[in-house]
Amino acid sequence: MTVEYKVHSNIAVITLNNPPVNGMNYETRKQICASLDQAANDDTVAAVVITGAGKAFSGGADIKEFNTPKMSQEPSLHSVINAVESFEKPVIAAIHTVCMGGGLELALGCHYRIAAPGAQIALPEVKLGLLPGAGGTQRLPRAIGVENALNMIVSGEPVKSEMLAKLSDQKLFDRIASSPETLMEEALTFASHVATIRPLPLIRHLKASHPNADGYFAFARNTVTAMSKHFPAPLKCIDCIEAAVQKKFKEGMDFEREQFIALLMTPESKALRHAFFGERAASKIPDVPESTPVREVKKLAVIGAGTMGGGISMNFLNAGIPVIILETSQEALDRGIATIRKNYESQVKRGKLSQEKYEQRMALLSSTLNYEDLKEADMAIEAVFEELNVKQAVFTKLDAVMKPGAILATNTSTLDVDKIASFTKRPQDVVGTHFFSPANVMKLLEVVRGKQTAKDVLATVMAIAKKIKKTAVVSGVCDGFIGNRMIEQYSRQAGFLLDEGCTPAQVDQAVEKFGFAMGPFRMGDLAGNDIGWAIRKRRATERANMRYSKTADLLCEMGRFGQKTAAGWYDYLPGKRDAIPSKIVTDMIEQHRKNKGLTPRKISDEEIVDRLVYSLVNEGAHILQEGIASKASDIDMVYLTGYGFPLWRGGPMCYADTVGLFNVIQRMKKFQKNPLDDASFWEPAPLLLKLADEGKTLT
Ligand code: T1G
Repeated sequence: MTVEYKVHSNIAVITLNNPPVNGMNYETRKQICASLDQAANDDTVAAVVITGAGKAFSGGADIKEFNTPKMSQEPSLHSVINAVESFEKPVIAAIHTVCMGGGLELALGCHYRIAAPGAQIALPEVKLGLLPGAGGTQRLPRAIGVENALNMIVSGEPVKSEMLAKLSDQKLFDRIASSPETLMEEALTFASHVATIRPLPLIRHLKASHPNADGYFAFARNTVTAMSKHFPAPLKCIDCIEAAVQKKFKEGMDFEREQFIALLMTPESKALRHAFFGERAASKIPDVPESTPVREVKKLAVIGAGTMGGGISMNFLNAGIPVIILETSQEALDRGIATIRKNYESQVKRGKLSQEKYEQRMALLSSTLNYEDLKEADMAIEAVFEELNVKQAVFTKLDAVMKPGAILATNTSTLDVDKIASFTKRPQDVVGTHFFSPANVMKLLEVVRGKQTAKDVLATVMAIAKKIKKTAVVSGVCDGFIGNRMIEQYSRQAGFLLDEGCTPAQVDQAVEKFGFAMGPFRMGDLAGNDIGWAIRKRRATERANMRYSKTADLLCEMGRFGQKTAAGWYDYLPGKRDAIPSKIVTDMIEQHRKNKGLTPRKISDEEIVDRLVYSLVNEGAHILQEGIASKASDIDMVYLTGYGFPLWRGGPMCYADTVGLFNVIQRMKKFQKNPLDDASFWEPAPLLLKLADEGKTLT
């Protein structure tokens, strides 16, 4: 049972109880209607109160049912709301907390609404690439006014119940209870008070109007157009709200329904819903139960006060966790702390952080040159130079001083976490926490699970990631973990495209038009081309048979490391970041082609995008197959939150499913025929072939 029915003297109380958020799935919808029938047929019942149990009144329709027959299986959400609205006895919604999407639409169909203060009220469908599809765009403007409704629906952001109740001539809330604890009692009293009042007030009978509708909606469309470049939903929300003003209620409802169904089928909405669930699924580790006890982390030690160490420290200071930062020299310490201070000061200047919070955070930061001072810390994160012998020195010392049960984490981006764990006597307490630069900004955190990493260490790190507002994705130990292992193949393809006739700008522009925040060459100039160069040199032996374009090495041999040397794949004016195509680079590439006897050809943007994106897909499929990533959505979350992959395409694996795995493989087979490409590169991963053969998908 996901709905409880109980009569309190002459008031029937229907309680939604479908954990975790009272999503209105088919079973719940059916039971709400059954409870209404029960109340209708009970003459002792004078009124009905609908409320929710647990952490929500209702989080809305059950998104998991979308694009399945269950979603519109009768009683649909529309039918439930119509049944409430046409009920012959007063129905009162008693809202104690989260009331969103279809949950709010259900409440809007009730005759009265009473909410506890602090309840989060929202129509967040736009964040899923949808719009409120059960009357929200028609009733909310009637309840709180066109402009207030449009702001809520187009932003999808929650508003506190007491704020909405303060709106002039609002008809959304008839009462705000004195507290969540007294809400039910007050709702029962209110229900008795209105039990005999007729006619029953219906929001649909109110008028949605605006003194300058045409002008306002034109303004709204202009405002929204910029933010919704790749997302059709925001403009459709405006169309529906305008329909609430221009059309009769029923026609407005029909219009809303059409627009909702159209959005439901868009790849953008599928991508956003994929990301919604992917974000939540990433925190679940198949063989680590959610009930796994976590270790308490009340104090963090950070080893290394460089760019990464400073950024990592800020994440924890922001979450109110004290940090002690260790360096090898006072000068390095001072420099690192000064950088943290400067970052906070610029946030204060931009009004993003209050002076008080800045001071609170800095007060949580201490520093030392002495490992002995770390012994009270519950966790240490090492962020020192990316050389194994340096890591070995650090972890040997940490192992000697850190208290038993302390977690020892490494921020390495390429080294073997198992090897690092072997430098300690407590490999079970060692884990990788790979932050992405700038560490205090980028949401992605790759949690690298060593062979011996204890389950409670993983559970602890995942819980901490949530606390410091990171999207944590668990990766197994391999070269480059998930993100960098895939980006290496992507970068190889980018180099082959230069050999075959592209310029860096053409490749970058093609993928940026596809939606990447930054193409591979601009990204290299930003991160530093010398990083990849060092990795390639370190791997020269083990990767002797892996073909690369020489251009990246030639570039670095010219000292063109990117923005930090004001010259990389592009030229840069001093102190500026604008990438200017460079004749020196073009000449180098042309000379390189001549030396290799390569005749450049015209390459289409489509080929550029397919070769770069499918290189990610293919390597991602290998990663999935090897168990380095446990689910395709984890790989997508890595690329959506750490590599600027366009959100409206859902990530490389989601995008491959949208294109169709059969079609992806056909393209890869075509690339295999390119004599200048690396045929083995385009050998489809067995998992891709298997899924395509079975007509299945990656996500
Ligand atoms: N449907 C299905 N599952 C949902 C869900 C939903 N609407 N909302 C949350 N969940 C799951 C979520 O996947 C997670 O699952 C668990 O609940 C806890 O979520 C017709 C079409 C409500 C503010 O967009 O914003 O109504 O990982 O970790 O931090 O117009 O969930 O435990 O297996 O986020 O306390 C519109 C989406 C739907 C609200 C609670 N509603 N949800 O936050 O928990 S479309 C939304 C949220 C609709 C109608 C339209 C948040 C929350 P698992 P959580 P939380």
